[in-house]
Amino acid sequence: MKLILIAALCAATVAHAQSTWKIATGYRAESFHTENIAQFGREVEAATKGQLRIELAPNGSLFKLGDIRQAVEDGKVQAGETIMTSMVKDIPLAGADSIPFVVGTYQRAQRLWDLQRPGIEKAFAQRGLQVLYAVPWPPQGLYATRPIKTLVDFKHLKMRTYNQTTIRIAEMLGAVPVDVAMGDVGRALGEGRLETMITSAVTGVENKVWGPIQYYYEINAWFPKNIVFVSTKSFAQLAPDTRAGVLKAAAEAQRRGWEASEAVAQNSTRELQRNGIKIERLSPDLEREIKHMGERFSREWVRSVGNEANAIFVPYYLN
Ligand code: PCA
Repeated sequence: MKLILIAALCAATVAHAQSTWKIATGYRAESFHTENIAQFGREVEAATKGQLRIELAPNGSLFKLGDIRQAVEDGKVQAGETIMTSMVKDIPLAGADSIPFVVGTYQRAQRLWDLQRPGIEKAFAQRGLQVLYAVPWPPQGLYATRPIKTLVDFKHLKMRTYNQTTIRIAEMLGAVPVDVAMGDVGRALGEGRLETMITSAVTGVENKVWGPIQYYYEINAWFPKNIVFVSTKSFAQLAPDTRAGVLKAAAEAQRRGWEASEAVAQNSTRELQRNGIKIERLSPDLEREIKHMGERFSREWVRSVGNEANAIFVPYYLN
């Protein structure tokens, strides 16, 4: 009897022995998102008394941004971070993030995430993934090497795209979509491969886009989110109190990340300006036309997603 008990205890200890998760991300180590994950890792280690260690693999060093979800799903790495809009083909609901002009403030972005989260968690669970938290990028603005005064100015401009949404937007504007990973934006601009793009102020700062880029229009188009997740299998292997520690640290990382995003948004716009980029508004006419395009985009999206889209947007617009 005593022997059996000792054997059982040993088995339990082995099952919950110290583990390490690698978290793959496609973004640079200095990105505020990645710094937040690093802090999450330190908090997890402290909260679990070293039972779980987190190792970061930034900058696409393990997998490319667009392949990270699949890699975690396939058990090639325990955890990862990606941008939600990279998943629209498999999880259409994730595209709610980048419908132009639906979300205009961090508060509204939070509301959208609260409504989106249950559906995203369900879709992730079906793929053997557990959502940890999500944090938005600062609002997306329009960068250009030349002034943009009317819709005609977009015609044939080489426009950077980073997902399906930005490709569709480039098409609608009559621009030429050019797929460039975030880390490559500075070089692509320098080589004349890009003339315009929609992304956040912080991404412009990280890529030092001044020089080729002369204008930044604060169009606040959308707030795309990065999502951090782990394979359900890796999560289930943890002892219950370790799991609780991870979820608590994840909630904290989400809160901290949203604050950091907002702070970074303001500082980065100032930094663009300090480096000679003109911060401007679009003309009211052009703004109206672009918003109109956003409506067209949202209709297309709602039609392609169906009921799940209504389940989010009906309550979203009710308050
Ligand atoms: N920066 C990332 C995604 C959104 C953002 O602000 C990028 O430009 O790829």
